[in-house]
Amino acid sequence: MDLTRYMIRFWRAIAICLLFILINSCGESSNDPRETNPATDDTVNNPTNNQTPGAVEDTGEAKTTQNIPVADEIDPRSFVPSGNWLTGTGVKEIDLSSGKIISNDDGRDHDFPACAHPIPAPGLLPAEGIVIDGSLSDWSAKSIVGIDKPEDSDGLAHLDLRSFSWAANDQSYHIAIELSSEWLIENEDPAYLNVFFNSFSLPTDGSSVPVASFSYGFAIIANSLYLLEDEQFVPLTKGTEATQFDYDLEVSGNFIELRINKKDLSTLNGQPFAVDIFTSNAVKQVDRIGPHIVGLVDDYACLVQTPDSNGQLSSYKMLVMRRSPGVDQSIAELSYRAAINALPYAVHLSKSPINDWDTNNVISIDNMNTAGLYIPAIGHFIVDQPNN
Ligand SMILES: [Ca+2]
Ligand SMILES: [Ca+2]
Repeated sequence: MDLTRYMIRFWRAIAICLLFILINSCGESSNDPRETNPATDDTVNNPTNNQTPGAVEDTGEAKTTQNIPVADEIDPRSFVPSGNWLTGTGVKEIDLSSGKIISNDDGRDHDFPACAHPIPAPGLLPAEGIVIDGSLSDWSAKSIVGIDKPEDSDGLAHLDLRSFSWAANDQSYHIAIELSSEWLIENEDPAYLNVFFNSFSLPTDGSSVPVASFSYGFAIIANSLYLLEDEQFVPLTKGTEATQFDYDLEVSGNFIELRINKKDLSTLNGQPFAVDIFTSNAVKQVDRIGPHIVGLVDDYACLVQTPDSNGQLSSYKMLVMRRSPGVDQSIAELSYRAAINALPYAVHLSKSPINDWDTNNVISIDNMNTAGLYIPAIGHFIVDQPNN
């Protein structure tokens, strides 16, 4: 991997992160992938965070792969960001509206440090031992597939998402949701906790892009489960008979647990899919957690610190690293690092905290007709062709 390819990856990363910002911080984004045209765009990465512990020194030797970080046991909900974020590693202080971003202006080569705060790939724990009873004490922190900031729900604390956990066994998928405040069973303003399943296809050659398709839309309203049919939420009859729906749901305070039998999600049909969690009321979508993906190779997640306007690393996001089986992890690691290191730059350059998405997927795939693609209800796809 030479510098030129690094820089290509850098600009792909900046581009996709900026797209990411524009989509998510400039008004309401679509919460329904049926309305989402996979806008073609870019991806990945960028230069160096000087504050990143564990940075790998690049002594100039051309690389084609990167070492894979060893994950730590960190609860992604309670991570505390710290330190200062330094610019000067290739990106100038600029005004985005000037239309110019100048890179590599300091005469140095650049490397992408490894994730400073890697955690195990979430959502892989089996569901054995989980009881749908409204208590989340039976869920490990390793089950947390999505985190979300508090107080980002227009003051509607009962719609303020905090975490999303996932576990599966042979029969069922299990979901746990934590909210900032008590889920309202009786409320004049309808409250919806939406659980949407969106399947997607991966290209098998270089002539197309991943395509997402809506599969199922569920909503928890009060303490019942509804299914979206013909643009209406209809209540589901619980049970194991052919005409019934096999699920369990318990709401207790600000915790919600849901189990859905896989047989009732039959149209997912072996394709990879994303589970998108968002809250809404009668008027609009209120809060969301980035989607969890099932059906790809899951490598690790990275807690990425982001700077505020003073350069203080005061916030963080979780990027979840995934790939298609056709890409070696050591190859995908280049794109993972690029995305990790792009994120603070994107926040810095845009002067935006990117409030809407605190969890996002970075997905390395082996075929696509463009460098990168962002699909809001799925994640960032980056093409990594092992033989190039
Ligand atoms: Ca439980
Ligand atoms: Ca939130």
